[in-house]
Amino acid sequence: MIEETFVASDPKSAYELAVEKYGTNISLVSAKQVLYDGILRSEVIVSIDENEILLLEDTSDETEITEVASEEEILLSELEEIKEELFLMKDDMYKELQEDNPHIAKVKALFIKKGISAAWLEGMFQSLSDSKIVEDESLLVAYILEEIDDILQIQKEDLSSPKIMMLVGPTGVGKTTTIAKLAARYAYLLDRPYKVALINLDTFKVGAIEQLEHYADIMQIEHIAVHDATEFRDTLEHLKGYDVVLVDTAGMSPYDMQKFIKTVEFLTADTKREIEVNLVLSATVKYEDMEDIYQNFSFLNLHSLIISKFDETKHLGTLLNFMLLYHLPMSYFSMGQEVPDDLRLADKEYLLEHFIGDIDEG
Ligand SMILES: Nc1nc2c(ncn2[C@@H]2O[C@H](COP(=O)(O)OP(=O)(O)OP(=O)(O)O)[C@@H](O)[C@H]2O)c(=O)[nH]1
Ligand SMILES: [Mg+2]
Repeated sequence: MIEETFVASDPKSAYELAVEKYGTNISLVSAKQVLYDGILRSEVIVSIDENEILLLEDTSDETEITEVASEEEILLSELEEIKEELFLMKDDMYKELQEDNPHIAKVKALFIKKGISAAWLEGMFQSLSDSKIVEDESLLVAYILEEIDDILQIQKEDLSSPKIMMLVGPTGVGKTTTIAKLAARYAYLLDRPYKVALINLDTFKVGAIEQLEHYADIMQIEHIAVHDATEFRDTLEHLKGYDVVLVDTAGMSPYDMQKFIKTVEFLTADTKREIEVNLVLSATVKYEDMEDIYQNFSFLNLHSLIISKFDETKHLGTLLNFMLLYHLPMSYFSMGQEVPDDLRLADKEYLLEHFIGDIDEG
């Protein structure tokens, strides 16, 4: 085995560079963030079988490609910085124009206070410069809410064909509880009973196996704890006849690369069936943390977002702001600890109603 390092702006791109060079027959050794010329970059080390390398044509040329790709990336990020500076200059111009209008200034301040980013709002107001809307605060509020509504995306529940749903996310966000709620919903609460099985990949945490087992026993649902990628592939094969296989994972800090590597190994173990990866995000999380979580978890090719702990906050602006930026579709809302009751399909109206309530409180 030989090891090689790939560097890019995020772990996913660095891993993709490795796949581009050696194909998917590689193993992830480590992934971390490092400073290159003052810029924070993601460094991924992969190991490759020497025999695989012999099979690849003219590897020396490809080494160059990796290096060029890394340089290109640095150039691209410099270009991004220049673009950002230009954007900020343009922004300043509009800012002055907008600050002249007291209605815009007031509505902007209100939305910023509730967690919506100034840059996004300014973009929205720019397209309104010649419109009558800017003379009326309630019209302005309605306009912004409509724009938010347009951007939010919903992932519809679809059980028309068998599927595997994996829930990933930071520690303690409610993955296991949500798996139990989903299992109950699919097995007992819909138009017809679906055949559901649970797989637990969380063999790290003390009591994790028992926690899921407890729910599975109550619901009389098949439950299997799995320890490695081969066992995972075999278990999925064994569960072929099930309508829904729900996969629980260990909670990971977005910086815990060893657990990421383990999850990637599980995700790449089953080559035959698609695995929907759902990120569970708490509605109470801070924006900066949300950004880090998304940047790191997007490495796992996210299918949709489940928002948990809806009941623990009245302030949804930070969450909305995250959606405006990342456009990830939402599938379910978890709004309490009760299994199976405290779960509902993601709903834009519900989200916006709560947000408006928060705005009305000023
Ligand atoms: N208020 C509230 N509590 C919740 C919600 N979902 C889960 N919880 C609680 O949050 C705690 C953690 O829930 P778990 O389901 O174990 O979280 P997890 O993500 O599986 O945790 P790890 O496996 O340790 O990463 C428990 O006390 C749950 O009852 C929710 O929507 N609202
Ligand atoms: Mg758990």
